[in-house]
Amino acid sequence: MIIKLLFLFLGLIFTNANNEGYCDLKTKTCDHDFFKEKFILYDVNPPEGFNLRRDVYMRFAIMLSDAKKNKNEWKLILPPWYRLYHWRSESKSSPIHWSKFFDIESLKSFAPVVELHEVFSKTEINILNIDRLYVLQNFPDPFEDGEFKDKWEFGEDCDYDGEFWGYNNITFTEIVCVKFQGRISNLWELIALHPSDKFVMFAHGEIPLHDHYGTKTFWDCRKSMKFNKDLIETAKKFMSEHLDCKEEKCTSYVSVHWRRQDFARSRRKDVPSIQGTVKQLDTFIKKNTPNVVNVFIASDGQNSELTQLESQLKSIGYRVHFFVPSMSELDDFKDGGVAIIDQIICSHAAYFIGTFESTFTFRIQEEREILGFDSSTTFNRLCPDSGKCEKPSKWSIVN
Ligand SMILES: Nc1nc2c(ncn2[C@@H]2O[C@H](COP(=O)(O)OP(=O)(O)OP(=O)(O)O)[C@@H](O)[C@H]2O)c(=O)[nH]1
Ligand SMILES: [Mg+2]
Repeated sequence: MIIKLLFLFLGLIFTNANNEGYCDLKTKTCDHDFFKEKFILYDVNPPEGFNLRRDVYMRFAIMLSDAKKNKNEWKLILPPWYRLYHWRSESKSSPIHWSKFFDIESLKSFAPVVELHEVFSKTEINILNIDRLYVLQNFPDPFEDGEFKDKWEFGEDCDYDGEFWGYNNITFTEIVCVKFQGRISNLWELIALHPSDKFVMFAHGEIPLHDHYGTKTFWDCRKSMKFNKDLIETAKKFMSEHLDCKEEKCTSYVSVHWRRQDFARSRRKDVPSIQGTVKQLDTFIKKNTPNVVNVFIASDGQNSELTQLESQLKSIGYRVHFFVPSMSELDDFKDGGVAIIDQIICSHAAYFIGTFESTFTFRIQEEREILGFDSSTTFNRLCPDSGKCEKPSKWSIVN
């Protein structure tokens, strides 16, 4: 009798599973792990850049890694990279997998993550149906009663403003608007309301904040974000061929992140002119490392600005270097990969000078903390030509 019941129960699971599309009735095979697992997806405010998105990833990865310690079965689906505002050469491109930029095994060593295409391959006719799509919204007044408190409440009138990364085979059953502020782990309260949900998605994943910033767990997660090995190899080859360095911590060049575009237009109080940049770099190098003549410049600037900067630096005796990808490298690495190569080269320099409050600069500073550079070589910034020049905040590694 017990055995009969067990078969009946297994039969039910099997049929259910098939209804949800995780078993193949013809071959009578089920992916049992997949059947048990539950998945969280998130998306980020469309205009946000690559480097803030990397921090949003860390918030979710830490949330899931913490939960895994309590035998929680949820996995995090890595949201593909799709049509980022700054990635001009890829306007018509298809979604890019995380493996293009990161070492997935290393990410997996920290948190239970999975690429979206891995999940698709396990669902019936390649359709992914999200049980609940939570659209997170900011509270109109985050400091109600003069205090920033963790809170959430259901809202109304919201839409999903993303594109499911260009996939037309992602659907959802219900959309739920939620005003949210505070620590990301409070999202579990929402998830717990519907225990049978298997796929849950959060739009505006940038709204929840880190539970704890700068802790050992934060840095363990950050360290696990190793880059794809082809990008590392290309950066190292450039360092060896052009910058005379085969070490991890180079002494032969100084690097600069010269953020232009929207920064040069809308943050004039924080960024210098071309001439101002040349003057500051020269003063900095003469003071800190007078024997160095190689300057590596990472920038999103226009060619005309870069040529002017280059010729002015050359005229006072510096050798100026840019990583310029070949057509096939650009095609292979994409704008995102080329930006990472710039970041890797900046990370290994004897000294780094960044742009104030640029997340692209922050990620280089973190990388240098991981490499073990002295903080005086890392937390340097370009100042505006005139006016106040606040020191950059130092985020030191915790091992
Ligand atoms: N190749 C290259 N691309 C850059 C460089 N600086 C900026 N970019 C591009 O512009 C994007 C910058 O956007 P974010 O990643 O948001 O960083 P940010 O705009 O500096 O910082 P926010 O203040 O958070 O917006 C990068 O992702 C790159 O695509 C650079 O030095 N080299
Ligand atoms: Mg940005």
